[in-house]
Amino acid sequence: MTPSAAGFVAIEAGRIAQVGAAVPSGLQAAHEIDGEGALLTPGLIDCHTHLVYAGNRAREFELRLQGASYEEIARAGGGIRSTVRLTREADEPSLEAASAQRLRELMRHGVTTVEIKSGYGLSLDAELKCLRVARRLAERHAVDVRTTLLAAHALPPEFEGRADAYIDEIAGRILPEAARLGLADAVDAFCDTIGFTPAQTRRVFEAAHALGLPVKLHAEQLSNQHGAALAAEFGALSADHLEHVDEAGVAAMARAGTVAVLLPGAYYFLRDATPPPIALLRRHGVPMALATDCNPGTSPTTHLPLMLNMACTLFRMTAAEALLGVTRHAARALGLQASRGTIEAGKQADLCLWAVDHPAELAYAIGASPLRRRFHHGREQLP
Ligand code: DI6
Ligand code: FE
Repeated sequence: MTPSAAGFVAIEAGRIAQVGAAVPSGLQAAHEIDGEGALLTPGLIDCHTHLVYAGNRAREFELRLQGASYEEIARAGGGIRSTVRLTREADEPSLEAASAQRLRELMRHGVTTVEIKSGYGLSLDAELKCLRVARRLAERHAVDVRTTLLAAHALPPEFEGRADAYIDEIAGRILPEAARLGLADAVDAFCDTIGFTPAQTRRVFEAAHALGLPVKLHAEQLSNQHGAALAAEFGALSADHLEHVDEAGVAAMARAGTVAVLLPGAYYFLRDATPPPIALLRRHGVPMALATDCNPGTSPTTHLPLMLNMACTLFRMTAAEALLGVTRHAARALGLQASRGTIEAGKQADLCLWAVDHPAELAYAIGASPLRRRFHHGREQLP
């Protein structure tokens, strides 16, 4: 990725009207902004977060430091379920306040579009509450939010031993209601040994498709359940995590145009030892996106630029691939490639200016925050 030395971007009514090397003589601008040599990129897109939750899991972190595994804690009723307890108890304003703080942190790191999943409610009321909070966050901040219903994140305690009945509840009640209220832009599931089986995931996907909603999947994070191939079969926007995906899964994703969303924060925090098969994804031409996976259990971070560094250091992605992962390919992972992710005429004027000389610096720095200016729909908006 070679940055152009100089250039201009003309913005009109929140959209990019023209892009070029030199400002054409006839162009009349009501307002001019000098980039002063800073690097201009598309606004960053965090295409996988679980931003809406209450509490934190620092205690569990300490247990893991003493040797307990993530799966053991989950099976003992901790893990996702402990966040579910707190999220159910939280009233809507306090849930919104806690989530807004994380959202503003993301924005301070250059994010202009964020995907937010439900998945810590796990009942009709609590899932709708989380999705309403996500929608309200969008109304109150200069950021675009895409919501994803992740009711199939974990088995709620009241359905213990009755996973299929919970899938009935999702397919028959939670999903249709979220769709009817316009609260879900997509549907996701956690297909793994501590999540749901491929057969249960398929039923969630069938219900989503019947309602015209696109799907995504937490696939192959802890084991290979062949979830990536299942996601591809349903034309999924993305399959996410993918540490344990095999070549058949990757090939199926390539055929379906499903984006691989890689989540180095979770890989790092769980001290995973199996990185996603980057070479295989490259060979099959599967677009790779990167996201924070912001969640209290496996990736408590809101630092999207740090994920670029981790993707390069831990997964051996190139700096250019990492930047594409939070712009062009992240847009595609949300089905937003027509309006976001690149600096092109016709796209939404979501842009960031960074105090760096070369794009590789964004991936090189560990935990820096070089964002200088941020534009959302053409308006300068620093949170
Ligand atoms: N995979 C993850 O990494 C998060 N959800 C999922 O399905 C973890 C969620 C949590 O531990 O709270
Ligand atoms: Fe996740």
